[in-house]
Amino acid sequence: MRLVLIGPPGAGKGTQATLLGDRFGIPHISTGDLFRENVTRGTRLGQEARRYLDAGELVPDHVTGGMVRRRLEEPDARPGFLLDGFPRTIEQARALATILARTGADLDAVLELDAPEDVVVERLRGRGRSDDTEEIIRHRQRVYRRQTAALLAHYADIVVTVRAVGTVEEVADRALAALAKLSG
Ligand code: B4P
Repeated sequence: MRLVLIGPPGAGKGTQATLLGDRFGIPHISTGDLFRENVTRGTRLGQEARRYLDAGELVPDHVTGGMVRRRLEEPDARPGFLLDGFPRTIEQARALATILARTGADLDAVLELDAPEDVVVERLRGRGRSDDTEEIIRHRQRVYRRQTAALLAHYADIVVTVRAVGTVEEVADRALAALAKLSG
């Protein structure tokens, strides 16, 4: 199973990816988490990523693409993976296609978590990460609409949309049902 999770900040990508990764026995690869780990460890990549995270901007594609390629080359990702927060631009989608082409693998599905802005803003306000201030949250929503939403058309043939409103369990049930339908 090779899955990509797309949705606005706060739609619950990280939350659902953890559950789905466990369920399918595939690694959950979150670019947001990888950046934050690098920031905490003070690596060069972390130092470069930090100012983008703090501003709610996307980290440049060349930084992000290399990091994901290295992670996908690790042995645990060969049989399958769940990508959370990548790709976020058409350029990143092309980079992912190139990485997958090398192994002859294809994406099985792109799972879109769909939630209205007022719901996601409220969730993120309650979380309290350093990029969860009202101003940066609103900016991240704009960045999503401007740069990431276009991916839904790019992946139109394999997008499965799930309503991400309700409890974590309700959303997970919807996601599992949608993926089960897909695999027939
Ligand atoms: P991410 O780490 O991907 O964070 P996110 O989109 O804000 O959150 P997510 O949708 O995963 O929500 P979560 O499950 O945590 O990105 C952060 C930053 O990293 C970006 O702004 C960018 O700078 C950078 N970045 C990441 N990927 C990049 C890329 N590919 N290219 C360039 N830059 C990149 O849930 C949010 C909250 O809601 C949590 O508190 C959770 O407990 C709660 N919640 C979840 N589901 C809920 C539910 N059903 N009901 C109630 N609360 C719920």
